[in-house]
Amino acid sequence: MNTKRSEELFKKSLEKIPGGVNSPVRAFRAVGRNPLFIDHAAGDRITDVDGNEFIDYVCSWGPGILGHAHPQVIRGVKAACDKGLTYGAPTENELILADMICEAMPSVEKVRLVSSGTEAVMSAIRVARGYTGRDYILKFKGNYHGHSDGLLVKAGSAALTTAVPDSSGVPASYTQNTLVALYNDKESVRELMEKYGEQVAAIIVEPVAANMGVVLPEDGFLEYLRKITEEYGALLIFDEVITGFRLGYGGAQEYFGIRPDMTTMGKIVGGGMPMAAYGGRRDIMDMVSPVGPVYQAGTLSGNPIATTAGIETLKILKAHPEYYSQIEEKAEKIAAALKERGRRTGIPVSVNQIGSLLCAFFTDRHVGDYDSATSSDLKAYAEYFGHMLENGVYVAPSQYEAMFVSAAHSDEDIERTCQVILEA
Ligand code: KE4
Repeated sequence: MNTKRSEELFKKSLEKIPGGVNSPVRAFRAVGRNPLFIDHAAGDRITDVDGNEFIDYVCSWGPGILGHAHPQVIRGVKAACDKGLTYGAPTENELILADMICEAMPSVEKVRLVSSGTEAVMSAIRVARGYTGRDYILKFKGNYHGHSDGLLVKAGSAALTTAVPDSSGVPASYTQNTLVALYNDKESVRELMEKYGEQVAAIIVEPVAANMGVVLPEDGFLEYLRKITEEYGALLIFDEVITGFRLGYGGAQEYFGIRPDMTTMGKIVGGGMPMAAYGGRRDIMDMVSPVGPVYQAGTLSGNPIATTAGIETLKILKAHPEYYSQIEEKAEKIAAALKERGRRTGIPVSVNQIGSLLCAFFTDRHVGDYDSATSSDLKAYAEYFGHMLENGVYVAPSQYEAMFVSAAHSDEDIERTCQVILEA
């Protein structure tokens, strides 16, 4: 595969941008290769600067549920640009999108738009602390909620890959109020809540973990979190930055039938533009400035272009509920091919899949928590990644991410993907 132009650009980028990338996971370090620089994308295809075209299962880490450059979204964004890019004043678009989010997720009675998932989670946690007057937050090892200081403790996603569980530059005092439990381990939650429960502002969880690879909540786990937070007067925050509008139009909270107190969203809600959101019960959200005493602000929050992309994306998803069963079926086909490959070669492959999210682990263990996820053979994953890439399929350049299937993935491309897997 000719990667001459990518290599040139990467070499130069290394001089001006840390690691040559604006987000660590893009550096391909976990798979021992240099990253490809992308020139354009449309539908389920992505094309690099050397003209190599791939079937894309990264989908920009989640936003691309409709595929790249959906005509209706692009038309809307282009028209919005002609009206100016940002006003720093309220617009009708923000109300339209707020209405759509609250209608999709009834637990969200009021919502604030921000510019990234990190900002959404950071803000939600501040509001939870302001509302409860408590300082502790409980999170789960291997769950990733963005890079705000207090949460970079045993973070998942790239932090997990770079084997630096605690980021340097974060004073110990910033993380002393962060408790870390084990995903799918009720006992670890109970122990911490018995000790700190009265001081815990919130438990924050990825209702489906997708930053240590994809790990599904065991039956009763989310219900347990809902119950124990109520027992101790703590809030339950669902971090739906990935699962929101992904597992269904109502996200994981609709899929599992759990009503959290607060929800964070990102990725799909912005339709591929820099936008995220946090929201929840009215009495909690009325803590936010200028109504309440918890400060949160943003120059480009609710930006007219980003809200247009989000609105058009949600309109299409709402109008096409059938997309969700279609992308689930496509993901199931890929999962089946991965398992079949394992059977034929005797190479241990453990596959987790839910809706259009899936992930292959190279381990013979069932992957149901952080320890089993990190028992995966990372060298085998890197080889799998290389084989897929060389054969025109672009999967996540890290074991600790997810594969995303979009409504634009054609049956032919799904078939092609399965063939490449079976030939691996
Ligand atoms: P951003 O700040 O990257 O928009 O969102 C942070 C975030 C919050 N919560 C969850 C559950 C997330 O998955 C993320 C970000 N996800 C990663 C991919 N696993 C973003 C990719 C990257 O870091 O480049």
